[in-house]
Amino acid sequence: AAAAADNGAEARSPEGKRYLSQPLVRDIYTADPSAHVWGDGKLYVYPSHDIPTETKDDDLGNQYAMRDYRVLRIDEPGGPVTVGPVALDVKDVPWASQQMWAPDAAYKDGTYYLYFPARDKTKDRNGLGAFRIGVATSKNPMGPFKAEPTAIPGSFSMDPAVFTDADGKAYMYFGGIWGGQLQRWKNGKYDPNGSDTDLKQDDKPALSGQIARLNPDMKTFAETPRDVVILDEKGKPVLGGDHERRFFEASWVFKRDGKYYYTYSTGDTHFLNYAIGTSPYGPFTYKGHILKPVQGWTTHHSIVEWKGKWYLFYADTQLSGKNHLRNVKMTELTFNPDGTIPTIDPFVE
Ligand code: FUB
Repeated sequence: AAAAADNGAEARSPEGKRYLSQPLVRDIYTADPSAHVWGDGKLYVYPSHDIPTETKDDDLGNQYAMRDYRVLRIDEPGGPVTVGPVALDVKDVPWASQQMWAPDAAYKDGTYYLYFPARDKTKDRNGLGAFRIGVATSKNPMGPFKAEPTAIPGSFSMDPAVFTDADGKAYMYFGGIWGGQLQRWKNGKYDPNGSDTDLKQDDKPALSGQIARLNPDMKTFAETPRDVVILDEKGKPVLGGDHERRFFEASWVFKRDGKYYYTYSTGDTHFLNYAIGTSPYGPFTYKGHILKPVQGWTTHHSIVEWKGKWYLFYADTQLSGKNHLRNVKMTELTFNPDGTIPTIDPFVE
């Protein structure tokens, strides 16, 4: 269970700051919240389910040792949060070995699709599998979900996020560097001996998140994944050394007023950023920070409109003070008249 010592709204960060918002759930640790409003008008959050481990923090993220998923449901803004039972366990995923990282979900024609990354059963020089992305289905948004026997063919790396456009076409955005292994796929094939961090080419265009349109079955890619390019204000790709702007992980896409917003985490500089484009494929022009660094190393989010307001779902380590034991939070997100987003500070005072 989460730390009992937490004192709610009076809680302060180690720096003595008050938190902008409070954990949605205190009974279990959760992170990487992917929020969706389905046809019943309720809001469902598909988070990672963090668990305690003795593993020390490292650049590969071995401390994020998650083994299953639980779905959260909120019936009304500000209302109580229902924590669902185990929705999918790694032991029921034939191809996966460990590390059920950040998931997402989609809905089509009466079926809910849970997309999730996990390491496969191969072993690299660190003795660890390659990340792949799987899919599991259910007739119930809370699960339980049944996994397909294999990972999605052609999938790699982690952090899937599925965006369905108004024309019904669905796209998966995915990928992440460092422990997410995107740097090991730079030639289109997995290099198990590739870098554990990035390409180490700071003056070259940064590694890009990936996009692939899904087939109507929602279980397979309709195309070879392509780069999601982020351009700077001069129209040049953001460079690998530009750690406050370059893509690290945690893609999330939404559409507002006909514009596509590509949002992502900068990892080691701990920002959530956004870039705007006119097509789901991009390119996307960098616009700014959505969220300043939270307490804890990772920052991974989602953005959704619910009953006329927009919300940012994110996570920090308020309850535990430990990077791998996170708690999801929710706060309102606003837009300026020109569509830009005022930066949110996760602390007040
Ligand atoms: O939660 C495990 C990993 O840490 C996620 O997949 C990343 O986005 C980061 O939050």
